Amino acid sequence: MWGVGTSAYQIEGAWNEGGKGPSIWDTMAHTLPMVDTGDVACDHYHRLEEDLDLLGEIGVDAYHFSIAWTRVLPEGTGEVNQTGLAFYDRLIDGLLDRDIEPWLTLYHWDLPQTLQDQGGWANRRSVDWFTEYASVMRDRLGDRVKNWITINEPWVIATLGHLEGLFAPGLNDWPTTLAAAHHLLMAHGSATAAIREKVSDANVGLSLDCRPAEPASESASDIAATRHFDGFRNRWYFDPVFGKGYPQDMVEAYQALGRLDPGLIRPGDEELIATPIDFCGLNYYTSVRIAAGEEEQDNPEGPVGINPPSGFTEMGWLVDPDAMERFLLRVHQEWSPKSIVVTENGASYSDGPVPDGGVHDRRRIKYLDAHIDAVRSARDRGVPVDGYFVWSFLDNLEWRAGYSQRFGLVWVDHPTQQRILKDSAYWYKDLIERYSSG
Ligand code: IFM
Repeated sequence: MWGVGTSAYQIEGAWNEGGKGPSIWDTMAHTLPMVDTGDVACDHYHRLEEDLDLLGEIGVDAYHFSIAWTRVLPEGTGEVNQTGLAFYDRLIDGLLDRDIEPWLTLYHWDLPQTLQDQGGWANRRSVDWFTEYASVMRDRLGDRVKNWITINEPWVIATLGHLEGLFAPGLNDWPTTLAAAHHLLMAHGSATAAIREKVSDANVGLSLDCRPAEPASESASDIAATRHFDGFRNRWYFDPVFGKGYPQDMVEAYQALGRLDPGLIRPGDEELIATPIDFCGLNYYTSVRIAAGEEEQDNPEGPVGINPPSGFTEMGWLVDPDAMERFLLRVHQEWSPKSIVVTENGASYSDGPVPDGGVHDRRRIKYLDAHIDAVRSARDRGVPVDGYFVWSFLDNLEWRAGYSQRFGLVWVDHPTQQRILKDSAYWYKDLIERYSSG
């Protein structure tokens, strides 16, 4: 199954139209000097038909998108906004008309501001808020949507939003970060059960981001730092979701540093988090080399002691398809999900239109080709990878980095909103056609 993905805040725009309430990203965009805001984004809300036609032209089997929670529940809970729901009805019907399978993500980072005002994900009640929202979506769309992703990238939400202050809600506190992470995972488990309850043939999972890490040297301190980084970045999420509970070494480390509120993890919580899922969504972009002192950094200074032949994307991320293959094998061996779907993989390169009218993004094609090869090779080694989504369909708002970081298969000229299929879109179309013709 070949697809492309987007998320609501990154493409929809229309931030205050059709009865939509404000989200934490609207607040951040309007209170901080952000490079760009999502107020208009790709204006997808007003250009739905055009974008559906482009998806049809690329020929994808599946499209994953997220729902803007506050379009549907402007206050986060309570009254449902029918205009907002109608937009997603049209999107889903338009996909089905074109034989494109909808993959719906419930949460891609845009928490209702009203819920943030009550503590957001750090408040245990967020589990109930999210379950209510998931149930509204299930009841309205479950007849047509079978593929559900509860939460996208819980590490990013918890850490960049609550520890590094870079993403909404812009906080800087360890206990809040671990509380948010815990409630996000519980919310995932609870929503999974709620969807299953009423959508009998539902395919439910979550999208976990990962950062494979290697020690920068063979020194004991670099090896220990890498183990800690892996606990902080990967195991803290994969272990509980797949029934292993939180990793003991990290629980002890966080407790010793006074970061883990002793009352946070209560009896039954880990069982809820481990509610069985149908697939593990995996988001992979890059790998890192960790030296002592870098065990809790998002983007360590850079690959120490190696000279990567494949270079970096414009996000400054190392291109490392081999690490993707190794991580797929690891997911299969260590956590054994029934099925794995690569829910995000892609690269930021800024190649734009040239006088012949095309966008010749050769570096993106090379990146995608190498990573799809890695997936193929993992499958040949027995890893059950059942789908692959390119991030992203359109050049969109790359959060705090704004519109200059372009991940799309489709070029978007933001001032005019003109769309142009890049060479990578035609390349992907060919690849899909070759696969579907056997
Ligand atoms: O654009 C983001 C997306 O929203 C979440 N995963 C990573 C992408 C690239 O940074």
